[in-house]
Amino acid sequence: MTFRPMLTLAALLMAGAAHAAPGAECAIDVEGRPGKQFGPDHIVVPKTCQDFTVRLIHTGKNSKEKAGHNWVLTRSEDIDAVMVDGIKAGAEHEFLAPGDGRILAKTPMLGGGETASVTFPVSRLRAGQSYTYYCSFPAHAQHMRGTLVLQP
Ligand SMILES: [Cu+2]
Repeated sequence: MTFRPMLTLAALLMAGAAHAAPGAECAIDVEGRPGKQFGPDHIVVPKTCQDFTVRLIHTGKNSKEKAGHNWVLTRSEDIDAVMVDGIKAGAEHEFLAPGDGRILAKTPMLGGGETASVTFPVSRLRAGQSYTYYCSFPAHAQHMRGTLVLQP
């Protein structure tokens, strides 16, 4: 009866191998947490990925009108100007200027308990360039940020 445990071990090893496959590394869950924080607040995108997917999970309880979270990616040097223009654009545009070409990827604005994903081509990223993601909700935009780089 050592047969079954061995099969179980093989299944576990195979599951581990599947998790390490390129497809599995090309996506990440990011939590938008109470206290205006992203978790994680730093992402390294594997250069072997063709596309990369961020799934944002709003772990709070407030509505999106009260304390919404989104995930918006720009080059780090663009972030403050994108933020200012976004706040001018107002709530009806989820605090992002329509057609802003500096925005590399974004999810919709979420309320508590909601989830949304965005997938973007990794060819949009350059090695050695610093990227910042942020939440464009006005009271969050300055502090609720994280950084992202392409794996060197
Ligand atoms: Cu937010």
